[in-house]
Formats: sequence, structure tokens, C-alpha cells
Amino acid sequence: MNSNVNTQGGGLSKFKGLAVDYKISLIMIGDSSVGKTCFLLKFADENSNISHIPTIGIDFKIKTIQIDGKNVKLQIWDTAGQERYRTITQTYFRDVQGVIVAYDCTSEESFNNVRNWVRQVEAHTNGRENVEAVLIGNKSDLVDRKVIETEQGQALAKEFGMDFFETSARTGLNVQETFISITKKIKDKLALKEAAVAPIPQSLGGANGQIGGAAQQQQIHNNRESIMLTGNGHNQAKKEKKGGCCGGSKK
Ligand SMILES: Nc1nc2c(ncn2[C@@H]2O[C@H](COP(=O)(O)OP(=O)(O)O)[C@@H](O)[C@H]2O)c(=O)[nH]1
Ligand SMILES: [Mg+2]
Repeated sequence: MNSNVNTQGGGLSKFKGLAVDYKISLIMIGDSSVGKTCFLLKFADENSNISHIPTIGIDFKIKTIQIDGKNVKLQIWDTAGQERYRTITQTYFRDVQGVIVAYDCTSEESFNNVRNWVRQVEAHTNGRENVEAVLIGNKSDLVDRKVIETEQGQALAKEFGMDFFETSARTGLNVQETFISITKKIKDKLALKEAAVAPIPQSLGGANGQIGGAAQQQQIHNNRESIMLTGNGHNQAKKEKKGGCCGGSKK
């Protein structure tokens, strides 16, 4: 799709040893069974394990991609079943910069519930002030069972100021595109923020960027580091094999 984007290589291995320019956290939400976990696995690495944090009941996947020559490390959270209660708590939105809201093209109920999910996102992220969001209509491969027209999805996404993709975790349609689109938006926003506090040039009185420059750059770096829950993430995470996803086993 975009020649400046590289998502090949599955996980971190391809980028091992390379500096991570940005760390970004995303979360997948939507009704149970719309295909969130399959979608995430299709993107991350179909055959790999997903990590599980039992204390807060959430799964996550890490994948590093390259956008515009920058290495972007994505941490993608996936609700571990609690979405069946149709409510998720503040915990899940901690440090999240992007939300992927999913419905199932073959389920009107899941589509009608998108509003509820978006409301929850807004409630937990200060009106989505600093959070990008994208709407996906998944299972688009089930053409004969499709009950939500493409235009309905588009209209709803527009109403909420979100991008929209019809996707299939089974065929892979628009899976990469969805992640790349939301990640690029967040990355560009972070880059703009950095530029806004760039070092003051010496010609304008800055001493090698020390006045208002280096200190702020360090602060940005620290903020970036704190974005990720790496400490309580990978180390405490329990590896859990998710079988049957998109492999034919139905829930
Ligand atoms: N045909 C089709 N089935 C899918 C797709 N995505 C998920 N599924 C199936 O839908 C069921 C629920 O998927 P899952 O990822 O567990 O949904 P979640 O509860 O939202 O995480 C599983 O049986 C998947 O195989 C898709 O894009 N197309
Ligand atoms: Mg799931």
C-alpha cells in the first residue's frame, strides 16, 4: 500500500538491535465474537502466542513496524472475554493512543453496539481528546451473510470522525491497512508534538538546544518510555495459546 511502510517480519526480530523511534499503544474493542482476536493475530503473527496479563484480564501483542523510515513499536491490547458484558473499565484505556472499534458485517446487533463502544471510549479518554479511532466492519468475506451495507459503516464512522475499513481476519483484507492507517496518524501527531518543542536554534539564543531544548527532548523521551507498560507487561505476562482462531473452529 504505502512504500514507506514495512510490516513484514512478524515481530520484533526483524528490527532487533534497531532503535525504536516511537512506542504506541492500541486497543481493540467491540462485541464478543466480531473477530477482534483473529484480526489482531492476523496482523501480528498468526502462529504465535498471545500474551495474557491475568491480573487485569487482558491480552496483548507486540509488533514493530516501519513507517516513513521510523521504527514504531506497537503494543496492541485485546480484551480477554470481558467485552461480553459490554462494558470495559478505565484500566484498559491507560496510556492508549489509538482504538480500533470492531463490528461484524453479518451481525446487526454488533453494528448497533458500536455507539455504545464509542461512548465508552469517550468516557474513558476525556472525549477522545488525544485518542485516534478507526471503525472496522469485519468478516467481510462472508458476502452472502452480510447484513450491514458498506455505506452504513461509512456513515457511522463519519458521524464519529473515524476512518473506516471493511476487513476480513480470514482473508487478511484491510488488516494491515487498518493498523498502518491508525499508527501513521498517531506517529505523525507525536512527530508534530516533538517539532513544537524542538531545540531553540543558537541564532535565536539557544545554546545548542539547551535552553528549552534538550531538557524538553529528554522529557518527551521519558514520556514515550512511560507510554508502554513494558515492566508489568512482558515480564509478568503468561503465555497463552489461542487455538482455532479463524482456523474454522466456531465459538
Ligand atoms: N468468516 C470469518 N470468520 C471470522 C473472521 N474473524 C473472526 N472470525 C471467526 O469468528 C469467531 C470469533 O472470532 P474471535 O476473534 O474470537 O472474536 P472476538 O470475540 O471478537 O475476539 C471465530 O470463530 C473466528 O474464526 C472473519 O474475518 N471472517
Ligand atoms: Mg477475543
